[in-house]
Amino acid sequence: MQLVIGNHNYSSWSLRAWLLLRQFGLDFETVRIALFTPGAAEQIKRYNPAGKVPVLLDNGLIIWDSLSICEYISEQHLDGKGWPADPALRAHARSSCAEMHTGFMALRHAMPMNCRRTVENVVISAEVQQDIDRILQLWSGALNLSASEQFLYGEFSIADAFYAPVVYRLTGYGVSLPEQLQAYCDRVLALPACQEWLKLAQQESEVIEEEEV
Ligand SMILES: N[C@@H](CCC(=O)N[C@@H](CS)C(=O)NCC(=O)O)C(=O)O
Repeated sequence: MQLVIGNHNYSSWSLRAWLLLRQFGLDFETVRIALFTPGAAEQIKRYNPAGKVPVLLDNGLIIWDSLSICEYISEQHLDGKGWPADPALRAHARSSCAEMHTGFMALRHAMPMNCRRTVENVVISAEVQQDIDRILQLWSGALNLSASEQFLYGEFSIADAFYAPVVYRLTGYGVSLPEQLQAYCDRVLALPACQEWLKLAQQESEVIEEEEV
């Protein structure tokens, strides 16, 4: 399998798919395209006519969009283990991912993922605070529903991969969190796969400070 991704530092959508593959120990090769550099758009279009990363190449198939990739990986390579086994938890997890996939625009815009940077004294607008509050409510709901002291739905799942970029955002922008949720973020950040992603982000030299990715 090949996973085409953007910059480790900035590409939140890429992180989702990469983290799922890495956390489950699947064998794959990464093709990194430095976003917003000359020729990047053309390079991406060689893999995906929609011009976006991530893209998964497997068995002659091209799968684009982080949610489709995670679903495909779970179905074809994890025997469904990308999602919680319990149907109620699975439905909750799918809803959480769909909400992340389509929402939280204020947070995304104001706090773009930048893994290697920490920002102090961030002024949080009412709209961003609303997104943060909803995410914290969703995380607490998942952890309480699954009685988990580990990941959102117990074992690591696609939902954790989907919210990992938010973990980097809340941490990097110094958002203070209730103890239970800070502990969740710490567990995600401590994953060897997340440590590896951060190291790769720190090794990158491209700087696209103003871009929202
Ligand atoms: N819905 C898509 C969104 C992917 C997306 O927006 N990717 C950004 C990078 S994180 C991208 O490829 N940007 C390059 C561009 O727009 O030229 C997904 O989930 O994969």
